[in-house]
Amino acid sequence: MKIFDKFKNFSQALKKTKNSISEKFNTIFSSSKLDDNYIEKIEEVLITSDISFEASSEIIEDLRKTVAKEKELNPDKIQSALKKVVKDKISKDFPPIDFNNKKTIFLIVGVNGAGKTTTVGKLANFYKNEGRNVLIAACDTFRAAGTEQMEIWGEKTGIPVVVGKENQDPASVAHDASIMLKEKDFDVLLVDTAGRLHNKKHLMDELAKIKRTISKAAGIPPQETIIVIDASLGQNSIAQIEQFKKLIDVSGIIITKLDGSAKGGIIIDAISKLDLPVRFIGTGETIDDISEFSSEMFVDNIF
Ligand SMILES: Nc1nc2c(ncn2[C@@H]2O[C@H](COP(=O)(O)OP(=O)(O)OP(=O)(O)O)[C@@H](O)[C@H]2O)c(=O)[nH]1
Ligand SMILES: [Mg+2]
Repeated sequence: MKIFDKFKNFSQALKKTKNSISEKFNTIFSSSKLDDNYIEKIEEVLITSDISFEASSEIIEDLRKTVAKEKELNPDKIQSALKKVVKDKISKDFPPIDFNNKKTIFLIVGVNGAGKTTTVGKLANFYKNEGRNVLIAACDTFRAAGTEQMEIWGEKTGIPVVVGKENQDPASVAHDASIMLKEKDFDVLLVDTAGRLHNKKHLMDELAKIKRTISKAAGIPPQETIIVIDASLGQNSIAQIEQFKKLIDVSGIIITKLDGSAKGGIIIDAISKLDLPVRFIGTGETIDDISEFSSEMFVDNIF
């Protein structure tokens, strides 16, 4: 039997980030003697690796304290001290996604093109592989192509997709899917939504309506409201989350397109600054290209 790998392609997806960071570190540590300003140089590496100024300064402050305790310093010791500091910073005890014998609903939100529909397809397959009975709601009724794209993922994964007509109220699709979840033998409902910007009030109101409709029809609110962000947008993606958070209750993050980006450093801000768990990372465009997130593995793979 094929073993189900929850962390498939994790390291591979972080290769670009790792290469970019290690190239910069190599120039700091290339001479046999440690440069007096090496700490400032490390800070520069962090800032130029898509970690915010704020988070970089905090990491450097902790690093100074940690290395001050060392009698003799060398690049390896500094590197492992840095790893420890960053691990401590992003290893928070977020509660796991709640599958406690009840039905679990994920509302998937984000800006245009972030990777929402693809992520719903991959996530549906991921949970199916875990033995769960999954249902998808295609609530991007804004374009006919949005529904079609979701239906193709339904065929690929063998997972039923509840669809509506073009321009149908997305809340009515969410309603029908919620009733199916409640009445039939499904464990997980994944709700795909149209891409939207936080400053379009009617679109943000539409999300709130979808949420209310689900709660009423399913008898439970979505346990998870996940924002999908595109890693290649770097700190702009962090700003997107901040904006969405002001308007709706976001419970977690999925970061896509890490495979094609060296900007994995934003994960540090996502967790430390925004105080949200990163649930999964997108590692490519095909069905298996999704991995659960682990802080420990993340830090070991980028430094
Ligand atoms: N390399 C890579 N590409 C991805 C990943 N996730 C999504 N994509 C690609 O990103 C593009 C946009 O993905 P969609 O899933 O359509 O994005 P969306 O957020 O649903 O877009 P809208 O519905 O238009 O807002 C597609 O070409 C996907 O194949 C990923 O993890 N890695
Ligand atoms: Mg979409």
